[in-house]
Amino acid sequence: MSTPAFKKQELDLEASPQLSYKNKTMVKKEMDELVLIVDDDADIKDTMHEFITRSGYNSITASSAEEALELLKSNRVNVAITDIRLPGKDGLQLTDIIKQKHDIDVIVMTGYSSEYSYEEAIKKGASDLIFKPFRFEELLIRLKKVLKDRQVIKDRARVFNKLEKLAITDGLTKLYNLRHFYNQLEVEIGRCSRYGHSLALLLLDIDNFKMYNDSYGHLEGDKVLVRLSQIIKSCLRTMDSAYRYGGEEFTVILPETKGEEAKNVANRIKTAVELEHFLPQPDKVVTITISIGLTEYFKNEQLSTFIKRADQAMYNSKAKGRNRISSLFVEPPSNQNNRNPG
Ligand code: GH3
Ligand code: MG
Ligand code: MG
Repeated sequence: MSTPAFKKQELDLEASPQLSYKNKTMVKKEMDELVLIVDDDADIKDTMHEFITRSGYNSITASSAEEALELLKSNRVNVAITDIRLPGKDGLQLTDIIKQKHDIDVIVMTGYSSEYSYEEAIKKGASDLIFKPFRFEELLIRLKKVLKDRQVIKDRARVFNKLEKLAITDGLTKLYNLRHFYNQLEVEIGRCSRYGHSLALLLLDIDNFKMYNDSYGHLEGDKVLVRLSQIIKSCLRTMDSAYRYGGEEFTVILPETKGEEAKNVANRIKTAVELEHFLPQPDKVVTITISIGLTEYFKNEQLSTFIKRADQAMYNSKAKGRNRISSLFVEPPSNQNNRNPG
């Protein structure tokens, strides 16, 4: 407030090479970044605004924490630079709120070096603390460092997310892979046990796929796997998930779903597959069919028992002539010997 933010004689906007408008490349490159300056001293605020804008960043200003928070509602700010001493909420309180609600880095400025410690500011989540009076070049260096660190963190997160996604995705079909299937099924079984929800599982296998490969080649077979995966996905509700279980086998986890409802989903998939036309050779239209096994989770049973039953149901479909849906449920304990093949 009353302490000078900087030695005004140190500020020579035209003299500094970074500030020159002649350096158009830099101005263009930095323009995506938006900096919010918060200071109740109009002189300081306006001079900083001019400096930061001339340095190639977009900048907006506020005279109080309250005004700053209002601006944050409608502006995608990357970095906030705030004085600590402000009327109303102070800069540390503002930092605290910003860090809780937004993905924004904060640099705090103070002229009261004995009153506020670096540690205090960092504890509130500030990325840096700068003591007044400072040279604008120093502020610019710190601002650039904060933005660079921010970029590094974002790049790392992006790579991490990509790797994480790759680790659970089947390369050919882009469905989730087997590893993710087991993890998700375990999660769903856990939810099922905790909340008493029902849980259904489908196992799907392409009929006579070896013959398709033998007749038209492996590459044409791959196209069928890709298209079939898209068809399966298109038949699911948002909470359902599809997986490539093995070569030409797929699974679908249907959370909070009872047998009858699962049958509807299975029917939708079966019909959509039957209606699809493949063109493995010019003028050669081929349709394919799938056999589906359906089952429901039985309280407290092992994950492997659950999967085996879906597998058994699918084999029942094969044994009965393929291109069909078979259900296999566990009867309640009183009738446990009496399984009910669908
Ligand atoms: P069924 O109706 O009994 O399931 O007969 P099927 O021929 O589909 O079953 P089988 O287990 O005899 O053969 C599976 C075939 O699936 C053989 C294999 O070439 C094919 N297959 C498995 N993975 C892939 C793949 O990634 N790409 C292609 N193109 N074919 C695959
Ligand atoms: Mg198979
Ligand atoms: Mg097959």
